[in-house]
Amino acid sequence: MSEFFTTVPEPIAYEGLDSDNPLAFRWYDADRVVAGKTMAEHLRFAVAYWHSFAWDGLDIFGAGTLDRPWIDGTAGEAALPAAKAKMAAAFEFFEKLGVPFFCFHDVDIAPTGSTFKESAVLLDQMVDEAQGHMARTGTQLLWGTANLFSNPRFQAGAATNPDPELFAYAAAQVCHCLEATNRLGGANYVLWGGREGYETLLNTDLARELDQLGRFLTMVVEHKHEIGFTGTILLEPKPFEPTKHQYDFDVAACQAFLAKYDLLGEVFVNIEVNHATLAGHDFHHEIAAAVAGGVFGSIDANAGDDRLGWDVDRFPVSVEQMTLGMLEILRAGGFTTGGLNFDAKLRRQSIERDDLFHAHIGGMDTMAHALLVAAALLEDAAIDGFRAERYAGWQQPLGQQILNDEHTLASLHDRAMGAPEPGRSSGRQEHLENIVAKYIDRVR
Ligand code: XUL
Ligand code: CO
Repeated sequence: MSEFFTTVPEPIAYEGLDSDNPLAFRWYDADRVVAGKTMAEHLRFAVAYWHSFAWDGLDIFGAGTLDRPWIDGTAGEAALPAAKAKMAAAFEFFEKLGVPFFCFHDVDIAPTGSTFKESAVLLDQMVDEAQGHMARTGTQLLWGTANLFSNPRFQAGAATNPDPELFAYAAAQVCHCLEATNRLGGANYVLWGGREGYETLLNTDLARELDQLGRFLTMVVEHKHEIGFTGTILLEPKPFEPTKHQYDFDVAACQAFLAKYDLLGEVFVNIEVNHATLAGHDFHHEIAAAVAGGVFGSIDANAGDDRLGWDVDRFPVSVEQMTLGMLEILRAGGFTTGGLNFDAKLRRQSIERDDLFHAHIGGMDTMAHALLVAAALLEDAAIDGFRAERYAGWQQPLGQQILNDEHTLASLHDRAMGAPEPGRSSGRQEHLENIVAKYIDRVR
């Protein structure tokens, strides 16, 4: 089998903080035990097939720039050799990087045919190919997903399309891709809305489209049980891009949607950092909202840009941002089926193949550093001690009586008539921020 990453002959190793080797981990030490689990078990890293192997740097202003010899422009059967080369490159990369998982869209791994049936057969062939690579390398599938947004047929959405023929096509595509994911032992199956939203109410029946989406997701859940898929179904929130109004705006919107269509406990969320930013939220807010709503599932790790208000999908670089995210994840008990998928892409001038290694090494080190800081903060109760103290009143008689339904609005009114003015205490935000900064500096 020919090698694609010849400038990176050896697997990436952990060399520690003193290393000057740019092709080594400084923080990510897969077997190091942190808070009862290895780093690999905590972080459950995955590489996104689409950004790293199926994208050549094309943007809306110009053609591809990246050195990706395995990408060819053909379709159908004729494109199978290129799809196989792309897959060989991908698994060589997963193995050398040492990630346990990958994620894919159906169209990332398989060429598209001229009919639904032809596409389905091509996908099945590439799933066979993937099974071979997975068995050989031990790389597992974090999640699969169907691309219901690139093909022009989905110009008006998939599940929320005004034409039931498109709903039916999308349902068939998800059926096939869910079964492919099941065959590959996927830990999850993701649905990102793509074009599930709208541009103008002049041509859109919002209430009808929401009901369509509810029915679609219900069918996915029914089929999951039908075929015995034991992974988790995940919905990925995003506020806009591609449509102006996306129905799955943020975690809160998804949670309310799942409650309305009786899908809580069946469908969870895949939270993407840059999508949180676009929704006007902090990443860790979205995680906390998901945990509170019982829908936390998995993470698409990436970063936005401070000044660009679109989905730039950079690799994570901020230890502070990721620490605050990891803190919420650890508080919730960590991932179950979920993990950290690098839904991130290179900048368009990072044209060499080994730039993929530098990007992922930086992202993995950032997350590993953040994990260590979050675990240390929790172990020392450096933040949570203060937080518990702040809510201590809820353990006292008044708090307990309120929580146990022993008070009414009127009884609290009677009480206030004879009670002194409540006291106030400092929220100590700056002090707490300083503690986080100190742990980021000190942790080793
Ligand atoms: C789009 C996005 C997708 C999903 C999978 O912004 O994040 O890559 O993660 O379809
Ligand atoms: Co994503």
